[in-house]
Amino acid sequence: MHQPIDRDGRDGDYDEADLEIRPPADHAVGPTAVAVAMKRSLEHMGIVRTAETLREVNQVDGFDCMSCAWPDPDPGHRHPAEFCENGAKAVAEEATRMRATPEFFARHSIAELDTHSEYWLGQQGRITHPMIKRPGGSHYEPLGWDEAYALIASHLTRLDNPDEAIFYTSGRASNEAAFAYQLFVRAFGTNNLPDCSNMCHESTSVALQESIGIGKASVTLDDVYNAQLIILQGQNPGTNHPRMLTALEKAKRNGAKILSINPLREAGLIRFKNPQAARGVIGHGTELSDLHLQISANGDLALLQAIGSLLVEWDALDHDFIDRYTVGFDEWQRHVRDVDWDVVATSTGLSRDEITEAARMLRDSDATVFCWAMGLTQHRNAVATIKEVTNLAFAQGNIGKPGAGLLPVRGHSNVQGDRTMGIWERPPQHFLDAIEREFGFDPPREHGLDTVDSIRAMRDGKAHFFLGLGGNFVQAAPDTEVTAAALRKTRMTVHISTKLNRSHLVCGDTALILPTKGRSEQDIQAGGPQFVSVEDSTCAVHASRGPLKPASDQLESEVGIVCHIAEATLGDRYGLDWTGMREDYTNIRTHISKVVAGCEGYEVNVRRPGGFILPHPPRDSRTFETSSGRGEFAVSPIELLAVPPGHLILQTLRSHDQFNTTVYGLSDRYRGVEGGRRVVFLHHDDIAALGFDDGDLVDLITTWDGDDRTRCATAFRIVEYDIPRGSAAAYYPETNPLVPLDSTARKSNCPTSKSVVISLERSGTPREECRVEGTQSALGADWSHKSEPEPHYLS
Ligand SMILES: Nc1nc2c(c(=O)[nH]1)N[C@H]1C(S)=C(S)[C@@H](COP(=O)(O)OP(=O)(O)OC[C@H]3O[C@@H](n4cnc5c(=O)[nH]c(N)nc54)[C@H](O)[C@@H]3O)O[C@H]1N2
Ligand SMILES: Nc1nc2c(c(=O)[nH]1)N[C@H]1C(S)=C(S)[C@@H](COP(=O)(O)OP(=O)(O)OC[C@H]3O[C@@H](n4cnc5c(=O)[nH]c(N)nc54)[C@H](O)[C@@H]3O)O[C@H]1N2
Ligand SMILES: [Mo]
Repeated sequence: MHQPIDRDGRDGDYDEADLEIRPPADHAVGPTAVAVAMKRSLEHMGIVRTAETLREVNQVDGFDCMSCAWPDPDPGHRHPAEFCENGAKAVAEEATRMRATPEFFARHSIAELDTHSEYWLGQQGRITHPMIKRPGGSHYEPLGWDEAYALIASHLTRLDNPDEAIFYTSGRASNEAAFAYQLFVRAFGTNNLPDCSNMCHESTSVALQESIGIGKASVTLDDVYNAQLIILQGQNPGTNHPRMLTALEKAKRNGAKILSINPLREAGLIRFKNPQAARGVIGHGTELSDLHLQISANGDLALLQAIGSLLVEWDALDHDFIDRYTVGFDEWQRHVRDVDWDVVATSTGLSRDEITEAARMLRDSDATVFCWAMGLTQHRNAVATIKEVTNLAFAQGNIGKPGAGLLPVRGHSNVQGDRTMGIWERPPQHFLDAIEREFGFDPPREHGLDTVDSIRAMRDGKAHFFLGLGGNFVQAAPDTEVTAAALRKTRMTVHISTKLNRSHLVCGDTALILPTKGRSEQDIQAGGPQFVSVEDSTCAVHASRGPLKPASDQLESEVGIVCHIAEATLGDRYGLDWTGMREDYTNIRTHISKVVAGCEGYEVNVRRPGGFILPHPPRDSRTFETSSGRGEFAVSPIELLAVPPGHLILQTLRSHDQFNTTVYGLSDRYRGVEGGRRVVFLHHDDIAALGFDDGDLVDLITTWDGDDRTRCATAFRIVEYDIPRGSAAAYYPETNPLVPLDSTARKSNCPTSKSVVISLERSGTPREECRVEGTQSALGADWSHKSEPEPHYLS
């Protein structure tokens, strides 16, 4: 067994043959997490930068960690090290000393770059100069900023219609950048503002908007600390929100119980060893889940209805809340009373006893917090499932009281803020009215394209221009092959990015990379040093100031780039003062305070230590701005996913060593996978029933009756795992070629990344479909080659 050759941080191609499988961990964090955090930090940043950056993460005068949207404790209650292992990795990736310079791009053609793994691409470091691939060109070459802005403007103004342009956002953009961006896009004349949320918590936004009148969490961090019961459903906090474990530990020490619902026994659901407490370093740590329900994929709607039926049967209901604040209870009660326990058993794979035990936990709690993430949102019936979570909260009056509420745990660190600032293809009319009042122009009123519809528009030749404010569209989006072909058809692709990724290699005729400052970096404009603001999962908005010198003196801030593009494209249309906005972000915040509901006094409020909390009517006053003016119970039929014999439901999930499409390393420590990523987790009996052995190499084939295409991803190693029968799991983004573009959640159009029906074939089986054409890489092919490490430090 030889080590993957990336360990010096300079390379990232690897050999899947080096994969090693160990037993999964029985706890999360502990001293290993600290050791890994320090090792990665030192590799990328060296000692001085490590010290300079990590002490500023999530501090009142520091910068907001870019790893997730988990809230910070109140000022005065923060730890000097207010970050987690994966936060440290995120910071190290951005603050790395590695550089992808114009010389680097001159040495590697785009075609050659495309033969490398996503991991290798990310390890090449920060992009230092604006780069262009001209029509017919084979390489990226440097160009000046002014030329870049002029080119973008000339492409945009030549379109027949503003709706032929797509303006994507990844959830890392600051509130200031997001506000300026949506203003530009609407002044340009379209609502085509797809974002990563369309693939993430969109099902939550839709469900909560309809049920409670606002698509956001109804809790504060204090509510988590004071809950009597916390339900963790479809979420892996040990990896994706590790600082949440500290909050869960605190809640447990206050007497809370935890119910976790997940096909996998994720380490972070079992036990937490807090490295900042003696019990976590030398002791046993804190047991987290009191009950774990190992549910079958997509069984949640049935489970929640079964729990609902028991609460009704036991009259464990808050009738006062139901009568005063909700509508639709009687219909819901009738519906869940009739729940078919055989269907529940088939759908959930759980026994009636297990479900009864879970229901008792709800019955015995006067304050329940319901948490969820991608395990609920990325299914065909996701909106119905999240409404069912809300039904249970209504039934027991768990909204708008201390220690209780709904907590969709957001992903990207400012994905929620971006929505608040108007990054939304379906903006509410009152927001557009406020834009009109403030800026004196009538923004487009018809809905724009979301992520899936944007891909369709590019595929069908209806959109010719793609701009990404952050993100890695081709790898994050479903149906990689279709998405790659769609992007390639465009006349221009523009990426505002910190680091190289696959989307830069899947080019329109002309392709631009505009390198930007990250959140860890100082931002000095003509008006002096700037800060930005962000919003976390609990509606808390606060300032963020980067401490580091930018990675290159050529970098522009996201706000700067957006305002320059706007200026070049729109000139002085509508008298919008782009220069004023980019020179002093206070000018943007002044607009925000007048346009965005709840942001009055924004400048003063975000500058307060710890910032401020946005209003949330259900949380604050049990007021529901729904069509009925009350919380709305929903009745949803249970539909069983059609899984033909010999097939499995695949969920595509994150390893412990990645941030979405950015691969930090090859160690999914908690699940015991080291040195590789092409694995598929299966139940022992399914492996045998399908005629395979643990360790066999298989191709994953999608079976979907929505179209006649066969989709496959090749060469995955079978790993026997503690997972329910009929369910399978493998990492994203390697499995994205398997997610059909048209397979989306009802109402939210979120790709069904957690329920892809697949079959397995032995690798090497000759197959007419799924020939690997063009971009090997974009198709998620395996990386069997290695290349020589190539040092390119700047300093
Ligand atoms: N370090 C790190 N942090 C991150 C990210 C990252 O990639 N790396 N990504 C960020 C982003 S954008 C997001 S959205 C979040 C994602 O955070 P998570 O939602 O925790 O991420 P996933 O890895 O998609 O994990 C989904 C979990 O749901 C479970 N699950 C899958 N299907 C089902 C189901 O049908 N029912 C139930 N009950 N459970 C199911 C899986 O077993 C898994 O534990 O994390 C954010 N934070
Ligand atoms: N199969 C499958 N697909 C999924 C998911 C899944 O669970 N399964 N999850 C979905 C989810 S929840 C999400 S949120 C999306 C994520 O989709 P995206 O947000 O599009 O993807 P990321 O991987 O987060 O984007 C990483 C890139 O952002 C750029 N970047 C990093 N920091 C900055 C910055 O500060 N500024 C700028 N401008 N750029 C920066 C870097 O170039 C980096 O390569 O993927 C979705 N896709
Ligand atoms: Mo996400």
